[in-house]
Amino acid sequence: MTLGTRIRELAITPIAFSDPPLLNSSGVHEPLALRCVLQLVLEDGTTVGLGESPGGTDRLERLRTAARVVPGMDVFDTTAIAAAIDAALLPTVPSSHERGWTTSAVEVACLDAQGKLTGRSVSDLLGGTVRDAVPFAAYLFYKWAGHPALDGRPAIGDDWGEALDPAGIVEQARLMQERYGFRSFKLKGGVFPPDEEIAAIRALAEAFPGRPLRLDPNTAWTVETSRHVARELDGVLEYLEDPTPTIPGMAEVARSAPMPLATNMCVIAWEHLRPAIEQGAIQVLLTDHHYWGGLRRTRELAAVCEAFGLGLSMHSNSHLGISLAAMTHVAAAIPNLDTSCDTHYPWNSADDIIVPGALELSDGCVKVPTGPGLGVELDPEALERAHRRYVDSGIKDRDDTGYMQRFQPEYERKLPRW
Ligand code: GKR
Ligand code: MG
Repeated sequence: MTLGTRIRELAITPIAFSDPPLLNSSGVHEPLALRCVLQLVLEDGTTVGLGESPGGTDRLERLRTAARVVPGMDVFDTTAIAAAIDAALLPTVPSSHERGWTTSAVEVACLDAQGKLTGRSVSDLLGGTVRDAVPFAAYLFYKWAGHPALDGRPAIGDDWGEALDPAGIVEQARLMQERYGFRSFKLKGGVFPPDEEIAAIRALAEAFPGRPLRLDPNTAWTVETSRHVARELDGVLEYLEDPTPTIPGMAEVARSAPMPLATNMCVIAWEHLRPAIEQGAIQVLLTDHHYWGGLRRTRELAAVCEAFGLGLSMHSNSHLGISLAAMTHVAAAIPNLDTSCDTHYPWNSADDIIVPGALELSDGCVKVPTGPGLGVELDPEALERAHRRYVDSGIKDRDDTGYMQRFQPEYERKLPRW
């Protein structure tokens, strides 16, 4: 082992940051979203690799298990590191998908540290870039004007406004385009009866002629409803994302849908690929390095998609800049990335914990950072503030349904709903 490449410590910091009241098929986003920040310190005490993972009690606990396993290992030995973490989690976490969240976050931190040691960017370590800037789609959500006052907490407004009908969604898309230059749009559906969401997509098509559009109801529809929506939006959607649950369900819809079907829900682990491909359930896979085993495994997944003629796009969840940097590096290194990627970043970027400047969303793209590693630097004060918010809030897990029920007690999570 080369001197200086051994891992001394993996520090895990749970954080909370502001999130607007975005609606989805399970309820509504709470005022705070949760993530964990990883700092992988090498034995020189100064090289620190950064990672970012979704938060929540279980994920935090699993990251803490990983932190007990990795000290002493070589930061370049990412295969052995993933295997050691996987073995430590296996007795209590049977799902390979769930274990993948932990190994992925640690791999990103290792790659960042490797880049800092060698003076090369993460995309260089992945084989080099095929594009200098990565295109992202505007991620549109039905939303309330603000978080209503609750339990003595005052209402929390934002500068996006309300979007509860086609006109509101078109206005939000205009703001997204004006602020970030997005050239493609994804609407999070599964909130209103399908015909209202069809109307919103048609309104977007009229307002932004020729721009790629996608609709994702997160499995809120039956097979029959999905077929109806697919017929109605023939020629309007670039792809239809997760209209209905399960691989067989998606396969039934795919038999008659005129547009490609995409998923980040029914194919989320390696063992799902074979049945999905055999049954023709999907035409586009939305990859996500946070659960596919990290950035190198995401590149491998891209090769599988290439081999089987699947299109490739990228999923996102509420996140901050370390994740955006990782998404951008891997997307820049994948030749067969066919469409723009998803990102929640505009909804959360004001509370980022990295030093501003390295990542900018403009013309609908993020330029690939060129500094060593991920090319982003942690802002220790911002991290401390975000950690304080986590501690003070007492919130430990995301609960879109429970939060919705605070305002609409009769609300039920029901998938499919229509
Ligand atoms: O943040 O409400 C949300 C999204 O619905 C998210 O939870 C999904 O994971 O964005 C995601 C998706 O594409 O399914
Ligand atoms: Mg989705």
